Amino acid sequence: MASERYEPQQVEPKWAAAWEEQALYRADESDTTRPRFYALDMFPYPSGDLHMGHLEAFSGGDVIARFKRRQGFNVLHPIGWDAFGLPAENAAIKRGIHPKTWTYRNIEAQRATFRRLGISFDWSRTFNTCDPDYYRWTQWLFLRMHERGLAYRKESPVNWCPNDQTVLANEQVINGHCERCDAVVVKRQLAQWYFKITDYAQRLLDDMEGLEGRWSDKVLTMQRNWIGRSEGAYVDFEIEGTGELVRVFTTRPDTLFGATFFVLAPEHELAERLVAGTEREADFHEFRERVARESEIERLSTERDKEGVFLGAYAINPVNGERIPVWAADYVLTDYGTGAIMAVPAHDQRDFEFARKYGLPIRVVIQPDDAGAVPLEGDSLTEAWVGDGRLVNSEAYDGLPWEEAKRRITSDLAARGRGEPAVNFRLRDWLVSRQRYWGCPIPIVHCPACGEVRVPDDQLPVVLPEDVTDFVPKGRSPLAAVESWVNVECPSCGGPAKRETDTMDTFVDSSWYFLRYTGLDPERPFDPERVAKWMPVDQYTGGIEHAILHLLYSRFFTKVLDDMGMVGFTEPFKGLLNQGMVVMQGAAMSKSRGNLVEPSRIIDEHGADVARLTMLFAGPFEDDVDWADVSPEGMGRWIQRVWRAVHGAVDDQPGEPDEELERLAHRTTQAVTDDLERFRFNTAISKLMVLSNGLTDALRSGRGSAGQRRSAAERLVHMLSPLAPFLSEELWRRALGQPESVHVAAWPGFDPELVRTERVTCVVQVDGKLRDRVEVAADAGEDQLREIALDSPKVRAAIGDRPVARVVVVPPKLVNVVTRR
Ligand code: ANZ
Ligand code: ZN
Repeated sequence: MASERYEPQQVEPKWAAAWEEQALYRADESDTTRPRFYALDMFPYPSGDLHMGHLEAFSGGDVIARFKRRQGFNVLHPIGWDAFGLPAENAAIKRGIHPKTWTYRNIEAQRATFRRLGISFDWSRTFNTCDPDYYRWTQWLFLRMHERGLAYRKESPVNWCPNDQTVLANEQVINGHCERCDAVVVKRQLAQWYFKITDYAQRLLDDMEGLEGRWSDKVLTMQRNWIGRSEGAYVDFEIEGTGELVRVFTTRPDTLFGATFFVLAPEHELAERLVAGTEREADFHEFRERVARESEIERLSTERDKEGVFLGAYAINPVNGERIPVWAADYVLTDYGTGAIMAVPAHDQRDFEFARKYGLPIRVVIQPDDAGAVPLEGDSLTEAWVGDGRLVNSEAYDGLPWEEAKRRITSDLAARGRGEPAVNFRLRDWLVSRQRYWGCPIPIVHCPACGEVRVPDDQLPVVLPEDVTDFVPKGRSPLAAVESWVNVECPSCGGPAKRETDTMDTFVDSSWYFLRYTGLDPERPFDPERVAKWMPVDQYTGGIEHAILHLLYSRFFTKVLDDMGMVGFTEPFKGLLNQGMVVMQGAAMSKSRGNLVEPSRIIDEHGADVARLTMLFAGPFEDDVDWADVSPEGMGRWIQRVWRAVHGAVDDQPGEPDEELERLAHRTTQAVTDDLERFRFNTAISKLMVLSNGLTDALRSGRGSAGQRRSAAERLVHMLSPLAPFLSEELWRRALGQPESVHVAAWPGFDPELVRTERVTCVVQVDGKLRDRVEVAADAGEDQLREIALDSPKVRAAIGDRPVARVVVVPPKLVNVVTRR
């Protein structure tokens, strides 16, 4: 006997267990007939139980996986944990739990919640990046990078977080602050490990073309800006009286005649040499130290006052032999371009401000084209002219349009051996070493005799020692204190040597995990044949916060692996979908704010299906969700109505045949299929609400034959299944009496005859006067009709240039445009 109500707490655990027992969602490796589809969700970091962001992301990702399965694809939908990282250590320090214990405990909590949520994962291939079976291969990949010269160690000034006591990648410094703890980041001179991602800068840029349309423009733009390609020229200036040439990078070789001074980054080695032994030396050192404490953002900011010191030397401009003073200034960075610039104050705002402050000359060399305007003059300029124009004060080049002058000046310099065309990238090499415990050990041994020695493959993994108790950061890795682990025999000469004690940035772990899901190969990081079958990922779902780093690093790894012949493609993720954030009354959810809502509690109260539906119904998937605006209660009432409607439809009550019910069911099928194809989960749900209301009305008023009612109910359950897998399974099996799971049934099609919408004539008036007649769909909405009417050339002609005051729409037959006279 059917119960009166849907009881999630009884129904959901039952089906979760049944699906798992049948391994219903396991990808089928042996099947060669069905097309494959790899639906990937960004794997979670186990900082506790799942949070609302996870509920949103995984609910969406699961709809995609379930929908594709139903459409006949052999779907791979895996899950694992991104399980190394700082918070585990911080928890260890705060609560005295070992990072490993804390991490695995949280993984278990999240796993349990995933199961309750009914996410259709293939659990047979799960792993955690902190499992030795996984990080062994992270180390193996590091060694391959090292062999190819793509992993290297170098001493340089790095971003240092004084609070976390660790280095940060440029990417982890936000406006001069640590991404994690917000402390002001300082520079420190340290030997660190890097991946040579800059070798791939151009390819990372070029290959984005293939992602156009399947990744959002926003993410593509963020990636492009991060890579930051600039085209220009290198120009060599001679330091007067020394014969020494110093190279600058400029994007504006056309402005060379406007260079009135020359600037070195304070860290430039030439700066030190120029002042050595002169009366300026002390001042310069004092200045350099001050600058070292400023962040890159501060140094580059156009809002901030720039500072510099004259170095007492002159540079010779290669185009006209003019001598210009050499300065050191904070706004020139050491690690961009060549760390030296020619300053053109008339056409570069930072140079302009600097020149004004220190009384340096300003010479206009680009005159804007617009005739009649007063020509620009250096003395009266109020800001740099950065627009286009023609050259002036530039000898033989006068009168040339700037773009052409760029080319001509560059090639003339090149002909004289004083310059060449150049491309620069903002992208820096990826700093991968961290002075922390809970990470993947870098598989290198330092030997006094042999130097840097790779740990041989057959000695992997270099296992993270567990007998560490002190995780408090002291500026070096806690591993350095574990003498029994640090002291080893050199793999090359057998002499006493020491292990590298830094661990890898966790972004290394997540740069290849999607390959490992194709099969937990015991002998290799992944099986190239299996990778060839599943990869690239068809649809990747995750947070916009990973728009730059994680995606860029994964793309880089994929290209390196392609170069190594281990994969046969250059981009890992064909499609990318980013969910918005979940907030509470406009603010981020957090324990300290006391506005934390937890998925487990929503499931306790309303069941998993309601939790999923509420999240997906909250708005477009890519927009932010304010949990204060949603109503799990309302959603709970709707699924009870669905429950009654489906039961009612199979209750042998007599009814009159009704084609409208049939049309509605088919039209909804068409529209929901289209919505799911485009990840418009919220509108799919609202269309299912219309269908369930239509069915309820039909039952109430005795419309619809038994066949029509049953078919409408079946369609409703079918289409609900990717969104509300438990409710739909229960209805499918119990109410509709089907023998097999709805989750393996074929997705319903529709009859094109039944979805064809009727056309009617709509009359369009302007100020009450008939101006046009247009054919429209009988079910066209107000917005659509308004748009059609305003698009009509006849209507536009009648409106003329009078403003439209309002548009009165009476769907579907009449639109009246009222103008203001
Ligand atoms: C002369 C010039 C004249 C410049 C002009 C610009 C406008 P992007 O576009 O970001 O690549 N520059 C070069 N190296 C620098 C460094 N290490 N620190 C600070 N600034 C540096 O910027 C390239 C431009 O930024 C270069 O072109 C250089 O100034 C400056 F009307 O050279 B330009
Ligand atoms: Zn050795």
